[in-house]
Amino acid sequence: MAPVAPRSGDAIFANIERVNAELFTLTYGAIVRQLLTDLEEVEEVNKQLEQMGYNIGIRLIDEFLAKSNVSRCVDFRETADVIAKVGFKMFLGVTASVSNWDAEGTCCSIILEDNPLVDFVELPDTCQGLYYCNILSGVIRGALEMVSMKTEVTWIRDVLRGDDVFELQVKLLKQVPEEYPYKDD
Ligand code: MYR
Repeated sequence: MAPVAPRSGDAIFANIERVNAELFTLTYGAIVRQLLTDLEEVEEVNKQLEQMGYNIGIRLIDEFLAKSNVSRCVDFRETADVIAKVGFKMFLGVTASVSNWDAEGTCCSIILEDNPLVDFVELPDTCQGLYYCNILSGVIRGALEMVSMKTEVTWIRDVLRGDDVFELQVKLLKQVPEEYPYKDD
């Protein structure tokens, strides 16, 4: 019998990471499939996924701020860059790019070329209209709300609908000034 070569720690961890990523992708797929069965209407599934993402986002921001050491952004442009370069890397393992800024600097697109959520996914014709990754728009909306930014997050392009990339439009609706907790006397 051929001797089994011991694998290095790095190779084992790389393998565990790959398996975790696959498990995550498959679990998300199972959730979407279950929602489609339970809710029947694709529009309802879109809403539910967004709401689930929002509920995750309002909690995930604490972990993000604690782990990333990111300090307050000077403007929305910086916030968008932080989401694309640091946030996506931390939680999805991929980086995104930011483009299509409007003149006011309050609306932009986050472009995602790699998206581990859609590995192994092909949508049947019955799912036309489904925003399969809608959880991501909810995560961004929820996380930003916790740092005083009301946003609207909308899918513009989606590879599962035949586009070349994923494009999320993030529009800043309102920036609520944070109140200083102490009064100056
Ligand atoms: C600040 O000005 O307070 C910093 C704001 C940083 C917001 C970053 C939000 C991270 C959202 C992560 C999204 C990950 C999607 C997979």
